[in-house]
Amino acid sequence: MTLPLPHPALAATDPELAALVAAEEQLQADTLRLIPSENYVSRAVLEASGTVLQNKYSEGYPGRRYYEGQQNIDKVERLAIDRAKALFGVEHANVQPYSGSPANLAVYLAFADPGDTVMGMALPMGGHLTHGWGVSATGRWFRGVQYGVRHDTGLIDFDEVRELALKERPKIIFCGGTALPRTIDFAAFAEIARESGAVLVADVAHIAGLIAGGAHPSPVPHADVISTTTHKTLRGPRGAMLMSREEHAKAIDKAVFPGLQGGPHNQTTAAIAVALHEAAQPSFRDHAHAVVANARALADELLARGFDLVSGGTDNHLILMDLTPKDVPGKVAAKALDRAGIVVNYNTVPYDPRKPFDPSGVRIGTPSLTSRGLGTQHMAAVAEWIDRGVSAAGAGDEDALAAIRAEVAELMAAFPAPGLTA
Ligand code: DSN
Repeated sequence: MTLPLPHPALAATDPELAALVAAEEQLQADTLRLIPSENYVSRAVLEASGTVLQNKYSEGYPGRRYYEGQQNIDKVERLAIDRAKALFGVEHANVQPYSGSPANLAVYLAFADPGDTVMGMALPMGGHLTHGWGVSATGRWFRGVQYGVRHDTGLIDFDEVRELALKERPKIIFCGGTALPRTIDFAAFAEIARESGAVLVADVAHIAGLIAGGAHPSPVPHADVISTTTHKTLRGPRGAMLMSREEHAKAIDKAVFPGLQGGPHNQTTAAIAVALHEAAQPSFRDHAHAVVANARALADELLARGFDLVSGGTDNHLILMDLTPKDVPGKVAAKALDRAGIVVNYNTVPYDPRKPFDPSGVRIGTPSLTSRGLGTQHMAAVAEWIDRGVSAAGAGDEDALAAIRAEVAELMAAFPAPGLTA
């Protein structure tokens, strides 16, 4: 199968929308996608996402629904649950959260009351909005206290986290985030949570695929609850899961439904089941390790070109670059790289003197390029393009950006993307 992919019914009914889908398929095929929270899902995951399962209402849980006609849906959801339990080695899995933010909100509903103190990593330090950050409902309805990373190392200071937790006595402590290039020490967080009487939630959205593939330590048995999206390194559909020991199963299930959500999106549940099946294959272990090897190689190549990387490098799939020494703002660089066919996102860096909408950093990662089959031998070229792109951004050199775009497209053409091929 080659592009454009056939969507005959869509093309006949709504050619305008079909053309937009085709354009997006082409864009994803031609560009070097470095946003660390994105990926390419398989054709099988895409097909499961587009099934008649979406026609069905299924409020409740398998065997305990508020609607009839669940003969197949119950089996689909049980399959997803069983596969999640087996893959991550957990006693309980809820596969219904619509996405990561609703999943985390369900955790609040299960373990805290409005006004309670909760603790998480500050958003500009690499945390997530839903870990109690002020502009989020979680920071407005709960009292969020926030930890960060050390200015000198870019690493979490566990003495600071412990001190804060013992002083503030949060109901919930979140670990994990969206811009963390280093291994998360779940055991250290668990010890602090135990000492301070908090529920520890490991938000592993970014690294779930690495954990499944054995390329990052598992939060089991340290975390009380594991929250994850399913569409990042795990290479599933846009969705989420909450996992825990059996003792928390009831509280989590009640919080997701009826506490927060209505009917589960059954087509997504099916696609999650497929992704979990794929992630259980031996080849996924190789893939997860390749993601990390590529990120490490790319970090080394960037360091060799004078880039300043937060924490000095990476242990996982993600690299956070502080472009201050390059004298190019993150947003200017990100937009220029986009014109060069390299898709990244601008991002705050810890202690950023600039504003979040115009920060100093750019966040990149290797999940998508690894899914296309690029290896460590390609990372010098990727770093070189980034280097040339950032320089061209500073100089306003559109010809240089166009030249990079052509080179990127040529390499990408040799590595067909999953989901965009047969
Ligand atoms: N938006 C996600 C990310 O890009 O990391 C986090 O929610």
